Amino acid sequence: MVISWPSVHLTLALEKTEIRHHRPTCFGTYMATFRPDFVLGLSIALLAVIQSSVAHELVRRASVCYGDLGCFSTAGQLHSLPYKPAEIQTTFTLKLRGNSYAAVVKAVDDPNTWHSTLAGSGFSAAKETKVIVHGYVDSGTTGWVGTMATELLKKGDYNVFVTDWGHGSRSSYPQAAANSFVVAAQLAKFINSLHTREGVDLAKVHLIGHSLGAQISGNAGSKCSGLGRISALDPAEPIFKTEVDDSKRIDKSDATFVDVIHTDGADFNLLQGYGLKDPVGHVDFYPNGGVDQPGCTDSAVLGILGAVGGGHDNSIACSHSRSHEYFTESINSNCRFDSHPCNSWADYEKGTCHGCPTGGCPQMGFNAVESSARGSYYVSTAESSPYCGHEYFVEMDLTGERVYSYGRIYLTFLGNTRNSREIEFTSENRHYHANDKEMHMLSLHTEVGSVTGVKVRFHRGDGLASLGTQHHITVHRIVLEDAVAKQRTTFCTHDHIINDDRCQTFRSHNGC
Ligand SMILES: [Ca+2]
Repeated sequence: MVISWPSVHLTLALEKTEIRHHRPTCFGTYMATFRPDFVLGLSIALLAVIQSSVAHELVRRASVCYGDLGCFSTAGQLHSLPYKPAEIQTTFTLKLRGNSYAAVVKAVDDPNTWHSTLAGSGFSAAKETKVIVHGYVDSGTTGWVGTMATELLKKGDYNVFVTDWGHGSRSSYPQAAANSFVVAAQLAKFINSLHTREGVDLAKVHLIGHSLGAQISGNAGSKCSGLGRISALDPAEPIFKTEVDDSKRIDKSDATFVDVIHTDGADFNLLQGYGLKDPVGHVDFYPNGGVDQPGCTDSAVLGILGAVGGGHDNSIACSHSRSHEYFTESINSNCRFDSHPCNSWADYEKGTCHGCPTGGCPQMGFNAVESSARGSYYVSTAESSPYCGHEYFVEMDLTGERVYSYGRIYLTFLGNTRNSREIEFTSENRHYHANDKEMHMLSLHTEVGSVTGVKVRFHRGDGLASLGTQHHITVHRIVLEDAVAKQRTTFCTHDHIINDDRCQTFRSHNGC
């Protein structure tokens, strides 16, 4: 078998899995604290380092055929030949209401066996069928997969299948990407079998895939004529953006309805940008602009610290993971992720895109299919769960004081029913000058009622960028607009100085 990538370069993910099965040692215990999303980040980082060193190597082309799954080649998009189906060990676990382990279908078995496995399991062709497909490094037993299945079964009496290709996803990223094409062929074969042998209407089949799982869903859907829906949750970008054409990646031809949530669409740079940014579905949702998610640091240093025991929000793949968290929350939440058409996130932040198309705003997530809206839509979310909330446009105007400050700003909304928790106004440190205006759309998951005041905290940033900067900002006024009621309130601050890590509360409406 010809593999164009050095076999030594990215074995970390496998080491992690193996170490967990060994007797604990100091090294083993330490490694076992590494989280899958850390392995994702480090593994892709290592990939790129070695990619640069072998970019000019002569790559031999090879292909392999796995029976009716088809042939797979390293030519074009793939750097590696995929593992054999027997190595990937793909399974489809059926979960039903009251039975979360109703049947396990092994992809390598004969389809006649699938039929007998499903017979008597409680599977019903009359029900809608949901299929969850995990991504790189994850498996069918990864926490969010089970949580999503549970929420789906709370919502409806579905057949829910969990795809587990963990033996193929926990390898180097290029290898996992190659394996994903075999999994897509297996998933397509299974779904088509549900149609031909069990009588399932493919229009009632819905694939929900995250990251590489979204690409698997697309590539499976392209082989299942009439497939109802694919929800692509931050479809994987590396390899698929530049090296694979539409016929080999998720696009709107892969199902009757393809909805996409983009959460980490920055240009891929090892630490972020695991997701595709370009619109690829019938409707594409860009929460918080689709690049960085509030509450996520996505930074190298904090990411590594998060991976070895810190908070989830500091992990490298935090923004990438938000896509499945938003979707899972949307399944049973009473809060609507109402999303708005806009030319760009920059325009959205200016508060100019509050309207809805005829028929109403599409909702990001599970309910996206209820809208006939098509195109790209924006919504802001809270920085922690529950993410869906009440949106506000906030403009903060600094005074004409010749201040030169560096840091970030936090706000607390004071309402007539309750106060919000403190939220980020600026998601990263920036410089502030005289007469600066900063505008953002913010989402509160606390219903505060009418906003009667705003508490502002300035936190001075560290590092080289802070050299020579002052320790305060001076706010002139804060303009706040309820995105639903369209009520605009101006809080006049009388040019109060806000020192580093001090709070100032503004309630006055007069004297601006
Ligand atoms: Ca496609």
